[in-house]
Amino acid sequence: MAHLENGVATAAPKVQNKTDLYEGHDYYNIDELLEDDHLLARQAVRDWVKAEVSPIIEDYANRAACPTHLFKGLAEIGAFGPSLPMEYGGGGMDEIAYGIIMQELERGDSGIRSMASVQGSLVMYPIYKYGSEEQKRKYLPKLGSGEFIGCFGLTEPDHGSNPSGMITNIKDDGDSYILNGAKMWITNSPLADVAVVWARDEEGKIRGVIVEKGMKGFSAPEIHGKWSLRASITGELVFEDVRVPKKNVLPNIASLRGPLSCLSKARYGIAWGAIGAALDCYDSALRYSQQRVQFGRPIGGFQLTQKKLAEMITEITKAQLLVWRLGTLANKGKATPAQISMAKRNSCAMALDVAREARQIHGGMGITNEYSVMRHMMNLETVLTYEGTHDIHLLITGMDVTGLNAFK
Ligand code: TGC
Ligand code: FAD
Repeated sequence: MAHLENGVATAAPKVQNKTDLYEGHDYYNIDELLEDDHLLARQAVRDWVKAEVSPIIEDYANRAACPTHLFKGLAEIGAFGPSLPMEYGGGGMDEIAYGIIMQELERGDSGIRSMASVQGSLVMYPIYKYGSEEQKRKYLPKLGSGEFIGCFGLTEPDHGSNPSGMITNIKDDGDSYILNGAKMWITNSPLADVAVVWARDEEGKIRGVIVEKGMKGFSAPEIHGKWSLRASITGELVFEDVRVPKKNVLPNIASLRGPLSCLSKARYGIAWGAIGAALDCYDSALRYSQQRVQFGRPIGGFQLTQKKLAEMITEITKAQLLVWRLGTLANKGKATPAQISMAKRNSCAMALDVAREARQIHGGMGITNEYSVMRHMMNLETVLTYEGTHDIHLLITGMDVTGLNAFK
């Protein structure tokens, strides 16, 4: 069967037949706080990751190729917009189910979770939240089923942490707007059928524009040379006098709050997701420490290895409790952007620390693709940076607790 890889048809993916021995870790019996639906969703996604992601992911990451054939499967397991209403292509589940699904996906690979985050939280969500009924009916079912691939364009070459400075703009021209500018570092852009693009209008307001593949003057070149998120495709969005019909502008938002509210939704998913990468690294390190013998005994018997493992599971457990509580707040509509920032920042930094310690426990084998830890570690460098950097989230917390803005 042929597959599309980076827009090019290729042979079926090479299967490594790697056995995925992952087991979840729940040191504080947090499962007792979950509902049956959450546990069922988790098991379904875990099974899917073991069957579809683990056997191929090292090969794709090695070749820096995006496993585009997984989009359909992600749609089938309900990974696109799990907490959006079913009538608009979502999963109709709660925020904890959404988080758990992201966690299981990222346990497989951060790039696979990225595919789902972008499609659900950054493309479907803004159309659902700010779009017209016509836009919702036109795009959401196709995005939810994986028939359309979407991307989200906020970051520009000169405006990353500070999107309020964006220069991409729209100018009124009768029935259309004329769009000019460029976006940078856009997940899935070279594949995307639709791009939700944020641009400044003539009054200086930030508007959301749905740009479709094939519009004259629109291109999406791929960015090459990444050592991180290698199984995810990233590109630019370039707009040269692109004529966009007015009916493609999201009618219900005209402020930076639009894209930032989408980021809140996606950052929430990352707060859960990064713990999945940490759990996979811990799981692998624990098993390796029990099997690898040096100086006549398993390395897990040495105090220094135990210190690493004990600290890993302690930090994972703290992060699990933080996101569970965040999920209960989100279910009541009470999770604040600053609370989401704290959890995103904590989970990413924790996961990166766990990945580095796990890499050490694996010794030299830890740098190979026999194990997942080095891939997770490299991926997590991006996860720490996108959707707001580690330091930007610290400043959000700082501003929230002091009431003083240290950004500008
Ligand atoms: P500021 O004046 O603070 O806010 C403007 C308006 O937005 C509201 N707001 C939020 N609303 C919802 N959620 C949030 N997280 C929000 N943050 C702010 C705010 O209340 C205000 O509303 P209104 O109605 O009063 O106008 O804006 P600022 O320009 O001072 O910016 C603050 C700052 C620095 C925190 C913000 O710009 C920021 O978060 N910067 C980081 C940029 C970022 O995260 N970029 C991510 C790009 S997308 C991406 O990385 C996708 S990767 C996907 C993947 O592959 O998984
Ligand atoms: P900069 O903003 O230039 O920051 C550089 C450094 O300066 C950082 O350490 C930062 O913390 C620090 N800094 C900046 N401002 C301050 C300050 N006020 N105080 C202290 N320190 C500061 N964007 C999208 O819109 N859509 C996507 O789909 C998307 N996908 C991505 C995929 C990948 C693989 C990557 C790497 C990025 C992606 N991004 C996407 C962009 C991402 O959100 C940005 O990289 C991120 O927001 C940081 O912007 P920047 O890279 O321009 O760094």
